[in-house]
Amino acid sequence: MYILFGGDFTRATLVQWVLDEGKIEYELRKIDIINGEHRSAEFLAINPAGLVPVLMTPEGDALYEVAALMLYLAERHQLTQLAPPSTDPDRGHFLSAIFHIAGDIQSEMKRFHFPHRFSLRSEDNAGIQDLAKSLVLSRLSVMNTRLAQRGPYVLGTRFSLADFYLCFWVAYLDRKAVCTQLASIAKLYDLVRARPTATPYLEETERMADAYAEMMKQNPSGVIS
Ligand SMILES: N[C@@H](CCC(=O)N[C@@H](CS)C(=O)NCC(=O)O)C(=O)O
Repeated sequence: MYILFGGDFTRATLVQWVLDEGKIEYELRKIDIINGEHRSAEFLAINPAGLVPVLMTPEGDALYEVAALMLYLAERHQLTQLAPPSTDPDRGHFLSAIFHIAGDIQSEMKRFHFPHRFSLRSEDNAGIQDLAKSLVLSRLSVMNTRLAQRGPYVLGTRFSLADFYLCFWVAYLDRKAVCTQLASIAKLYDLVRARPTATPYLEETERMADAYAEMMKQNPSGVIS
């Protein structure tokens, strides 16, 4: 059986959703990143980088990097409704979207959530967070144009895990701002959020995003060091 190391305030939600979509059996082991459990000796023995999620395969391999985990599960379990296989004509657009979200959107969200790690001066934190937000918004705006021309999903009329992946980060950035400014992303968000398997996950992500934003206000020098 798979073991997923994840928990509140983490992108492990994305992997959990794929596991549930595929009706794949797994055990969830919660890692409390707010209280630093990801830096415990026990967890560092599983992932020396001290980051979640980690997926332990039935063979005992510890895998990491959320985009890789989603693709790995979709391919291993032939979830072609979530990820077009290598011979599918949509495969190229699908990979472009996944790598773009992982490399250019998700990485910028690190600056949004942990601005204190990018400057030695705490007075810079708010500016770093604002800059990260505007960079993500500008990248989403490009996607918004593409969705307006060839939507409503990332792959046109076909849903894929790229849509859920994108919506997860929209929820964490500032879903109200994104949906007010970017009509086609708003439409995508509503479509994905209405999917029965996605609804509980996106609702929970919205609660987590709001709670984390509140924690950031209470701890301007950083929620997690
Ligand atoms: N590139 C990794 C990054 C993983 C990552 O940053 N995970 C966050 C939780 S969503 C984490 O473990 N944060 C703890 C920290 O940065 O101290 C991935 O996409 O899986």
